[in-house]
Amino acid sequence: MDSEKQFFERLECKGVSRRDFMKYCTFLTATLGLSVSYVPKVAEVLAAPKQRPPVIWLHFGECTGCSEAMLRTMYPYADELVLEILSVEYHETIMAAAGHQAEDQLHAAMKKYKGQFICVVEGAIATKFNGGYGKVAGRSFLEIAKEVIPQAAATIGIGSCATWGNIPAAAPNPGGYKGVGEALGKKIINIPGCPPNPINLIGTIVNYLLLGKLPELDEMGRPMFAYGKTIHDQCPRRSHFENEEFVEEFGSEEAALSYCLYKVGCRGPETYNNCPVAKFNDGTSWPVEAGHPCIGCSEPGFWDKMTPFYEEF
Ligand code: FSX
Ligand code: SF4
Ligand code: F3S
Repeated sequence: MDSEKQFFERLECKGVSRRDFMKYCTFLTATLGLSVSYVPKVAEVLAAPKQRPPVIWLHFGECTGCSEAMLRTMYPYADELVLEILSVEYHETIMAAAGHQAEDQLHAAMKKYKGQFICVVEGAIATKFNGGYGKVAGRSFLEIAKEVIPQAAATIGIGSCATWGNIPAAAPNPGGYKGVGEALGKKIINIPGCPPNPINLIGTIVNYLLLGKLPELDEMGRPMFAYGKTIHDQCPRRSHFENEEFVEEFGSEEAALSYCLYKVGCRGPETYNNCPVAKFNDGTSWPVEAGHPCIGCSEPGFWDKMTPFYEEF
């Protein structure tokens, strides 16, 4: 109870009311596909978690946009998420330690939480030339992944690079970059998107804390609550698609009327993600709402398959 009280006091210091927080919990509960009766339980998981799962967060071949998106999530504030809901033991972007000290921290955490930690992986893994195209601290991504991942209770690949290889794996891919699951020949939980929506990682973790299990996954390892439908099937411009009302040029009258973006390259019909409902930056907007076609950033082979952008498929 005390920790819950302190949690709300800290939120209030940041200008977030209890009402705003409950609104977020309601949204998160709906995103997870749970009934409203779960809202108080979701609030409890965030405000006063009973257990804090240890997390080792690895960075491989990527741009760190996934961590950036995560750090810009409004609720729970990044520091709340990182320090209170999860026990983040290793994360190169946000940890204070560097060099040997950081390496020691990784190994100490692996030893202490063997078989219990969640491994979150951001970025793809170079597989050719003994993994020579990508290294941290003199060791290849492949070597690090082979050491850490088998010791984790569960592995979550965050972002299209970790899930499918994405930009690091784009043709001609001289380093033989692959997604984490493919590089290791292992099934992992995949949260794709370039970057992915932080709510989909938070939802996966809340599901785990709340129900004691990971959410239902599709055959590609993606949580169904987030990747069960196409962008096109949830798009507010869909009626314009059906009525054949298309934007043919950016800046046109049709664009101002929010017509369908299919003819300027929208890949919404081929892309599975929940952007139209989850939105980004604290629910402010998402690509199509901002007048930009979906470029299919969460689909396997996105960079090679979805280009050239801005052209009808
Ligand atoms: Fe990849 Fe994440 Fe795209 Fe970037 O780290 S999914 S390039 S947004 O940041 O991995
Ligand atoms: Fe489908 Fe894209 Fe048109 Fe929306 S804008 S209806 S996702 S093609
Ligand atoms: Fe990516 Fe399309 Fe969503 S480009 S962010 S999946 S709208």
